Amino acid sequence: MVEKHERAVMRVMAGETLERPPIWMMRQAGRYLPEYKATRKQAGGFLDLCYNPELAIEVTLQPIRRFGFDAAILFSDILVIPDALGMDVRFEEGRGPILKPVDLAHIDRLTPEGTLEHLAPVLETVKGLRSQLPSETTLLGFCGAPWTVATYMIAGHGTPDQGPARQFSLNHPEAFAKMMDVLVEASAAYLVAQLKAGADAVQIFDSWASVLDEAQFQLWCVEPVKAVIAKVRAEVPDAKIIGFPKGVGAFYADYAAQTGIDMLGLDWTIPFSFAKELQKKTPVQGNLDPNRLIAGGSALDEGVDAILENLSDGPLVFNLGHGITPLTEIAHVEQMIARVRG
Ligand code: 1CP
Repeated sequence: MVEKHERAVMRVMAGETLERPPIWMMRQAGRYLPEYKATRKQAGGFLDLCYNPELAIEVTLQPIRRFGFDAAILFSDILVIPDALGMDVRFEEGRGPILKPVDLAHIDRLTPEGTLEHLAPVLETVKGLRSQLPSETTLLGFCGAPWTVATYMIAGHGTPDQGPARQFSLNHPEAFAKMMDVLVEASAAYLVAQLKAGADAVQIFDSWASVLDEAQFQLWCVEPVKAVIAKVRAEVPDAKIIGFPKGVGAFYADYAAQTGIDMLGLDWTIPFSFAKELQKKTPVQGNLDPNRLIAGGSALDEGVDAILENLSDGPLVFNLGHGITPLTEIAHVEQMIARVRG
């Protein structure tokens, strides 16, 4: 029986350098797997799958059974928070998420009350997962960072540059701040509940932090994430937290220094020289370009080798620099894992 602190990903988060880095993949459950597609069909809608503990446990375990990853990530979505806040959230096949955008009157009414009651099935999934996973597998919970979740609440769908949320935050800073406060409260309560239900650690996904200028980055990425982490640690003092502010380049250093995260998720666009500097202070996770995984062959091998050569002398969890896409061949995932494990 492996105890929580002995699990490989947890050891790296505590600062250890392992002989071979542990490995998992962002979005490791999903449409590149035939078994996922079958379960998804059985569930009905995407949110029905997120709120069905039996099926959510099944899709979380699928990539662990198939590939033996060192961590399992709870199957859910960052947009269950707006759903819990009473927004109308739908997922349309081939179009992604669709929400009814918030307006000023709606923001006035927003409250974090009732979030955990709405998300009770997800917490049940976490509980069930810890008892069904191999004892050596780290169980990760997650949430979206307040800024990234807010971008979908304002625009109502994914956009290329989050123009609507950037405009809104500049035109209506007070209303936007109120909305961010609600997201901070709801997200912190949700992460605390996941940790208490059996998650070993949690990851905060800030997929859209890269569109903010320096002042807005501090205000809407660093401060809210720092507030979430402080609230989580007030309830769970030893909480282990991974921060992934995708694509933020030089801002990664400020983010790591200020937020209180235990491990930094890196995307593939930063130079290794900079990644190594960051790794001297904070364990890192990443950062293979998901397109190398699609390409396979030597493009994949070279990408894996570059990460191992540059970052495996320090605390490293091998991962992609963003989620795996549905186009990826399963054989390429196997090739990547074999190369990382040596
Ligand atoms: O039809 C389907 O099956 C929907 C595809 C899908 C899946 C498998 C969506 C819709 N979400 C998910 C699961 C999911 N989402 C997980 C599960 C665990 C795992 O990693 O295996 C996680 C961690 C997320 C997180 C998530 N959702 C993020 C942050 C990470 C990232 O990829 O940037 C974001 C931005 C979302 C929103 C979202 N949900 C789904 C889609 C297609 C999107 C992106 C929409 C867009 O910007 O256009």
